[in-house]
Amino acid sequence: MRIAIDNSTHVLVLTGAGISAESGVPTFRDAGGLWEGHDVTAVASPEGFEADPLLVWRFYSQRRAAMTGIEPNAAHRALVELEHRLGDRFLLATQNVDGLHAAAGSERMVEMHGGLMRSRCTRCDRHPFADTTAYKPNVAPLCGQCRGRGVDALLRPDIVWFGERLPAGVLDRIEAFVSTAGRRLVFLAIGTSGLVHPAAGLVDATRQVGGTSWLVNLERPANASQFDHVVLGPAAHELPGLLV
Ligand code: BJW
Repeated sequence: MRIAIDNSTHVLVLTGAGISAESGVPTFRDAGGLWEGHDVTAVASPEGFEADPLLVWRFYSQRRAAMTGIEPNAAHRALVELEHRLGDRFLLATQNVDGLHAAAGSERMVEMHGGLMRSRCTRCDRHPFADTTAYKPNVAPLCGQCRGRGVDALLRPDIVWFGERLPAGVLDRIEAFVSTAGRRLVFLAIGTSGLVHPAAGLVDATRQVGGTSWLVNLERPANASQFDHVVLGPAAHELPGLLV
């Protein structure tokens, strides 16, 4: 099976945790996933952070530390090649915060749920900044800029938690791409359980403009019937052949 791509095809790719699984990054909801043994609200909501910032920082510091030595895989690289072929007729919307698409060389990309290796202040409007620190278990880091003004303000990971808005401009860019593409749109979702909105709504948006949808996933997720084509298997194995 191959995805038909001609000179007018626009490809919107949505990636989830499954695309990074073969690089060694755990998914969220699979057995042995990141949330196993965690109350999701405690580690992935603003309320959880407010209640116990040390717990949340421990969770994200462990994930930062676990990224050491992790590299993009054949699926990340196949998307870079596709982007080189299509130019502005390509857009990658990733739910992942692991930075592996950028490490592989993807450029036409939006990060829907933030970035693991960035932090931001909970109080001031300082721009999110690169931060690879895995903080010690008893440390919730403070904003240096606020401290300079005599105020103690917590830093937080630059992650979009449940109930929070996506970063400014992200949905606008995706919606503009979909509406420009219209019937020429191919929507390709890879390694995502399709449970989290607004990402989960992109397959509907594709149908509404008359585009075609593909899903590449290890297992058949609950929303599989919404897609025109479903390919089951590991992304790093399946994707390169689909895009030749
Ligand atoms: C493989 C594989 C291999 C394994 N190859 N495949 C509409 C309806 C209902 C609810 C809502 C709605 N709109 C909004 C909501 C609320 C909420 C939501 O969606 N709730 C649902 C759970 C019901 N959404 C939000 O709150 C979002 N915000 C929002 O909409 O704001 C609106 C707003 C407006 C005005 C004011 C204020 C707000 C924000 C969502 C943020 C999600 N953040 C998280 C956690 C933080 C990131 C982090 O800690 O790293 O992002 S949730 C978590 O799930 C993470 C992921 O990006 C996301 C998706 O998970 P993903 O990637 O699909 O992973 P898994 O583990 O679920 O699945 C992996 C898949 O891969 C599996 O299927 C495997 O089989 C497969 N796989 N190995 C291929 N080798």
